Amino acid sequence: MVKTFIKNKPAIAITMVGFGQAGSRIADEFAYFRNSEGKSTYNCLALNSNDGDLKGLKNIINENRVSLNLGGLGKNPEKAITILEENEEAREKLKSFINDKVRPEDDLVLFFAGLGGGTGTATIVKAIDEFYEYQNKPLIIEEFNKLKASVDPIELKKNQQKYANMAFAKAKEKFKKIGVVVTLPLRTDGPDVLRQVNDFAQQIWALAKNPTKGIAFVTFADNQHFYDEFKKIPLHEQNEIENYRDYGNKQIANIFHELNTATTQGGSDVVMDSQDFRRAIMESAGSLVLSKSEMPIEDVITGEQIVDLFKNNLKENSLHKPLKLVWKEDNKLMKKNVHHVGILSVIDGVKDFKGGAFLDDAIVHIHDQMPINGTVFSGYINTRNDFNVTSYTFYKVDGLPERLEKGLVAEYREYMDRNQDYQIDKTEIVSIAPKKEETIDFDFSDLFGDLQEPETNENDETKEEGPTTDELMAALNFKE
Ligand SMILES: Nc1nc2c(ncn2[C@@H]2O[C@H](COP(=O)(O)OP(=O)(O)OP(=O)(O)O)[C@@H](O)[C@H]2O)c(=O)[nH]1
Ligand SMILES: [Mg+2]
Repeated sequence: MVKTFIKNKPAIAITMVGFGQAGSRIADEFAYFRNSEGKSTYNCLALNSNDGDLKGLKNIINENRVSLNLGGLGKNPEKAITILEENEEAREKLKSFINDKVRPEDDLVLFFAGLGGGTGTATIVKAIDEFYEYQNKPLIIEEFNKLKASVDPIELKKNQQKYANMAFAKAKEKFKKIGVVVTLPLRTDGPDVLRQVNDFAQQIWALAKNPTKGIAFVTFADNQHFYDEFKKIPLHEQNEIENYRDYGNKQIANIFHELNTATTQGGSDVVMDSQDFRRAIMESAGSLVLSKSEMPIEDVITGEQIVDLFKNNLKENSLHKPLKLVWKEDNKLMKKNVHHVGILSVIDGVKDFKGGAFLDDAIVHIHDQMPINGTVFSGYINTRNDFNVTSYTFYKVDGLPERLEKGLVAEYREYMDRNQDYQIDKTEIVSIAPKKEETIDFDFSDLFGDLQEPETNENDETKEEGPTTDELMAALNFKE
């Protein structure tokens, strides 16, 4: 009756960290999963601003629940950031939460929050910075220091850029990666919340594109999408799920966990193994898009029907509305860069549909529809799957869900204009769609308080030693 593969060892060992109410409740869904020995599959943590909200969690163990003792932060992220910055004790607590409780042997750390809340939005952004300071920056410095010990100081100084980039490239191999999953609020949360969320979403997107932060992916899961989808489910099929929020939390946890465990199952000749899955998830950066379509195995007669499930996955995504991948603008064909793509079917029973020939057709279809730069990983497994065939599609793309591309406030305005018979003064509402071409701020100087300007005068004979670590850090330029 069940999906048995979800008790497999996961392909990627993960610490799940929830910030604020929404984030904690998503992490709590992951804490529900157990392996075949009954042990938690993941290391799950929850951080909130007060004890009360942590009490409602069901699965995260008490020692992994941390309260900042600040009361609520009033659904106002900007204010919450200020409160956090001014409160030394809360800052220290956040720091030690991130530094001490993330399991060192894990390959990935997933951060969750509901954008729009004070606590979750403010602490997730701070935590990304903290994580860099504690986990990844020391690795870069270590590599710089190794170079300084082995390369002639004059040569180092002459080619700072080159050596800075070399050190970074080496350190990057060892980075602990972060995945960020945040939810976007409902339209009806109103323009002020939407404006703040848009700003913070932009900040998170900029962090995700900064290679030093080690962010493997961001998923902007969308509560509006969850709300719309949940409304469509007939009452008798809603089971124990009470509202769109719980529905969304389960969607996020289930799809991620199912993929992470299906890929260690093995069995068929055409397998996407755990290494493939790890590459698809961990390499490069951008938005991670996840889709899942399912139908009863007894209704599936031909492989063509499984291909249709994959086709459906491109039309509908599980955690938000679809992204625009190709479009026309001023008579030019435009596209988003899609990196690796994964397609996987889990087939209940022993039907193997001509050795997985349906996968070849699905791959052709995917290449037709998507501008892919990376590799398409594909596979299927036969295992108990609740009497269903489930097809999963996932990919990373340098693009955002349409709600964010357009800008949440603009969307809100359009929605109101369409639905109500009055006009809003458009000039007062700021358009805050993320810029199409983001230039990344590579200047490291603000990360190092005692940074000196890198030496540029080639003829300066007075300085005999090579560049300092800080100078090398400042020379990093990823455009090279
Ligand atoms: N998907 C999902 N969204 C939620 C959940 N709980 C709250 N939200 C939404 O997430 C956003 C942030 O709300 P909270 O997580 O309650 O806020 P917070 O981070 O605790 O911050 P405070 O304002 O300090 O309470 C809002 O848009 C909520 O509607 C949840 O369990 N799942
Ligand atoms: Mg709260």
